[in-house]
Amino acid sequence: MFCRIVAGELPAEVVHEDAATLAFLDHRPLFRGHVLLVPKAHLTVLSDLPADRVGPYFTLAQRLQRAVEDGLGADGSMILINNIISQSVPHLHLHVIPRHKKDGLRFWLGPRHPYDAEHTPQSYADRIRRALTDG
Ligand code: DGP
Repeated sequence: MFCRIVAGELPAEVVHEDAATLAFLDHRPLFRGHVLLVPKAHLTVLSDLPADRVGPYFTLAQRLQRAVEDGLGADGSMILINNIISQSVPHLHLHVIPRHKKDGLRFWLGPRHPYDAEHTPQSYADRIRRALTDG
């Protein structure tokens, strides 16, 4: 679907375009001015982004963060990427969402799953460290 916006087949309120990326307003904004930043190439999740695109992509995300905050007079912002779970569009997109103090957003990260004797922090860290070494 975002490929169709990139191709110009579907309309969108574009705020930035360059050879590799497009940024446009989310059509169902959490708050007005909610921006989506997408690579033009069809990639699904963050880890699909080629290493040489990561820097430019996140540099642009930083610029958009400042532009959304400064341009809209927001107190802050939320940057979010869903990978597979909660990802309703299977084309990598980074959300830049303006936030205001007491804006009423109910954003609850929970329930939490504490470590215990059977599930130690060390065993989880070991698995991640091994995957980092293998990857
Ligand atoms: P996510 O839940 O992370 O997959 O967020 C996808 C967002 O994309 C969601 O907030 C709505 C937005 N969206 C979906 N389809 C379109 C579209 O065709 N145009 C625009 N502008 N936004 C879209």
